[in-house]
Amino acid sequence: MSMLIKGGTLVTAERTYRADVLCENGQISAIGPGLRETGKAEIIDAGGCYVMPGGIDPHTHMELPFMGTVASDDFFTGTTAGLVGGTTMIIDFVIPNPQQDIMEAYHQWRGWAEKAAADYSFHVAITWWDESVHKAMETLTRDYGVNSFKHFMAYKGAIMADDEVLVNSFGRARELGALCTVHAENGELVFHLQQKILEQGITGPEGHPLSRPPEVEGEAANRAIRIAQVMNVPLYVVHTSCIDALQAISRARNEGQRVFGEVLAGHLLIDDSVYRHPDWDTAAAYVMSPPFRPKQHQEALWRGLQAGLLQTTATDHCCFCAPQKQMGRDDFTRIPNGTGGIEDRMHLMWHHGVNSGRLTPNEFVAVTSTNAAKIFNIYPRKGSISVRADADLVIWDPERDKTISRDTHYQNVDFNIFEGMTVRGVNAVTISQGKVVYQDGEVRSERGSGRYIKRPVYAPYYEALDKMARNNAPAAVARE
Ligand code: URQ
Ligand code: ZN
Ligand code: ZN
Repeated sequence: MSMLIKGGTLVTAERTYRADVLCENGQISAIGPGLRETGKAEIIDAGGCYVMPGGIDPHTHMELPFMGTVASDDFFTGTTAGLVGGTTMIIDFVIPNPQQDIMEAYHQWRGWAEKAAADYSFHVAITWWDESVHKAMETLTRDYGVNSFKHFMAYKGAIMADDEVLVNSFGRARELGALCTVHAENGELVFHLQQKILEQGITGPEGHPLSRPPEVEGEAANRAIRIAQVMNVPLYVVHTSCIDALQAISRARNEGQRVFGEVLAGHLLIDDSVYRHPDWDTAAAYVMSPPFRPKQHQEALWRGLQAGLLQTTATDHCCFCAPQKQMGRDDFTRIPNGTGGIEDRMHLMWHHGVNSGRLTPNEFVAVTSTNAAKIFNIYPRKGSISVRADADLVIWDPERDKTISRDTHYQNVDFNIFEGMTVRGVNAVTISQGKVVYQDGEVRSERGSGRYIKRPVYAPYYEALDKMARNNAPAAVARE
């Protein structure tokens, strides 16, 4: 099975140049001008288009059991929607219930993901602690290629990790050469504010953002960063949504601490006015955590992305249909938290990033694919256009327009948080493992064709962190 992509302009995180790309047996086998096909190769005409690495979404929750229901996109429908939108790999989450055996949960999620149509990997959430968790983390890194452990600092009474869990897990991750990631919201404060707001008689979706102000996220982000600093472990802050958390990340990075930041396409483009929509179902459809913020936070997040303070974009794709959201009809704390976006992220980041001038095409590739590949240690197999890399590519037509709508999207959800937004610049073709899986509206995804991708520990930045520790370099600038 070979494919020759001719006449395109390659855009990588590093540079832009004209070249052809030959793909054989699912990998890139040659890159250069005027390549000759071997006679039986499928020819893709990329004239007038860009050829870029397929998107990597480092934050999704396909068919997640959560808040008494299950997210509506499963691993097949969700990854198919991703392929339609130019995303060729996801990193999803194994989220054990407290006291649930970690390995049992891991194998449960692996079973669900066998239907995936695109390559996938898993962060594993540490939601509780005992000796068995300590041991499972080693098994996961050694035998299953897990190199990132997630910690929900929110969701008290469910999957919330308190400081004891954070310290134990961060310390174990350090021993294993793994990366720690956090959902940074102070779950105790959220719980307290939720009760207060309900006591005031506010039960609708407008109560959701009131219970999770930016200070709640800023405190948790800073606390996680400081714990990571003391434990000398790299940290990745997921869905950074506000100035408060961005400032905590910025301070740490300016002091030389190994902290990475992720931002969702939604938090870059949607503000908190959605929660005041007069239609309950519409306002509830936007309930996700951290909530969408007042306008000033969006611009700050874009500047953070431009400045390199935030390295990746994601979607936190975790869909719930209206009947599911209705579970919180009388109590906003019971509205399943989550929104979609895996099909729209790449288009939105190109239109609002590149067309607006905020990002160069190379920076677009970095924040939608390459940086995630580097942080999660699967570069250059993923996130690059290089010989022997997986042939996960998009043929990007910068002149093609699209209007985003639930009426036309492939996401298995009855709402689109980007409804009606128009974009210019979309993938005409998506190639996964060297095969065309989407072309000009025709979907050719194959159930079960996605592969589990192992991610080795000790990413290059980890060694740098170790050297700093050995040289006793201050993790923070010397204080006067
Ligand atoms: O918190 C998360 O990331 C998961 C449970 C999805 N839901 C959400 O509101 N972000
Ligand atoms: Zn989260
Ligand atoms: Zn999430």
